[in-house]
Parts: sequence; structure tokens; C-alpha cells
Amino acid sequence: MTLSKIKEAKFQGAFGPDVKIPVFKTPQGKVMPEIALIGRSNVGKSSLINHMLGRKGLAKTSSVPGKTQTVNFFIVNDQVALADLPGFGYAKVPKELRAKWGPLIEGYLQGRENLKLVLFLFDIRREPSEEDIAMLDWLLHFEKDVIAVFTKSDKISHSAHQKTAHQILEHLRADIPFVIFSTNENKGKEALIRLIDNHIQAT
Ligand SMILES: Nc1nc2c(ncn2[C@@H]2O[C@H](COP(=O)(O)OP(=O)(O)OP(=O)(O)O)[C@@H](O)[C@H]2O)c(=O)[nH]1
Ligand SMILES: [Mg+2]
Repeated sequence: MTLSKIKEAKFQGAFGPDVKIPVFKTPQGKVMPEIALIGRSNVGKSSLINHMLGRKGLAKTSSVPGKTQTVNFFIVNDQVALADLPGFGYAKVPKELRAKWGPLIEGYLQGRENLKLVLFLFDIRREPSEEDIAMLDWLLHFEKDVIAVFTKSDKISHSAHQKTAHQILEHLRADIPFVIFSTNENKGKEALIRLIDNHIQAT
């Protein structure tokens, strides 16, 4: 399986806080490996999915934080599922919605054995928030494999990319693989596909 040869990408459904989220199966009947996208609201999770899959508008994006409010699944080549999660920690998102976020994400993550990899997105311009730190610690504590993706790299100068990425990882106290990413400048796609492919093959 490789994400570099995408024959088919489809939306597979949206799941809210009050439903049990199913595990998907391949046509061969195997449980599908899953990759989840996690990060604060507006960081660019849905945009990254569209960019990686080469399908504008497949995942709904918005300049207003809080666009994705359910766990949305996209299935690639009938073999791998991508889970687009609602973003956390945006003050402008209504309180009611923020209160539902925790149980929804926890409900999804807990016991999700087919979750092979988490793409944790960080806006390259921002210091990680308390929620970023807590979420990443939680994932690493439960030995989830995590790749950091630094989004919106077009917003800072190229010469600052590596240094800023390392500073953020130091702040997070995390020694994990990372990719500098921009949908606007088409940066990081190949590097991310390589990391994901290596990972899926290794597990
Ligand atoms: N400049 C720039 N803007 C980006 C990039 N990626 C995403 N954006 C913009 O960031 C905004 C938020 O993108 P989304 O993909 O909806 O973010 P999200 O993380 O899915 O947000 P929630 O669904 O609210 O959790 C949109 O206006 C995007 O156009 C990027 O690489 N560069
Ligand atoms: Mg979204």
C-alpha cells in the first residue's frame, strides 16, 4: 500500500459524539489500518487531506475555526482510512462544541487498535498550546506513533523552517519525525507520503 498512487479516494462517513465509531474493512475482509489527523482548530487538517489526496473540497475546510465537528473518514484505494478529527482549543468555538470535543476524541482514540499513525499538525507560526502538549503527551504515553506536521510554512521565511520546527519540538519535548508542510506552496507532500508509507509498511 502506498499513498503515492491514489486510484480512489472517497468520503466514508461522519460520526458525532453519541455514536459508536465503526472500524472499516478492506474488500478482502481485513481491518483497515487508519491514520488520524489531530491538531488545534484551523491548523489545516482538512486542507492537508484534500492536498494529499489531490481532491479539492473532499474534506470541508473553512477560514472560520471549528469547521469539522465530527470524526470524518476518507478511504484511499479501499486499503487505508484517514480520520479527520475536529480541532481543539479555539476560544471562538462555541462552549457547547468544545465540551463535546473531549469525549468525542477520547471515544475515538481509546482502544482504536487499527490506528497505526497520528499526524499531529502544528501551525509553524505558533507556540504549542497547553492542549497540544497534553494531547501529544497522551498519545506518546499510549505509545501511538506520531509524525509532527508543521503547517502553513508559506507564512514564514524558508530560512526559518528548520530552526522553528526544532524549537517547537524542543518545547514539546518530543523526539518524533516531522515534515514542513504547505498546501499553498505544495511543500512537504512527497516527504510526508514517504514517512507514511515507510510507517505503514513497517507495522
Ligand atoms: N497559508 C496557508 N493557509 C492554509 C494552509 N493550509 C490550510 N490553510 C488555511 O487554513 C484555514 C483552515 O484550514 P482547515 O483545513 O479547515 O483547518 P482544520 O484544521 O481542518 O480546522 P477545523 O476543522 O476547524 O479543526 C483555511 O482557511 C485554509 O485555507 C497552508 O498551508 N497555508
Ligand atoms: Mg477540519
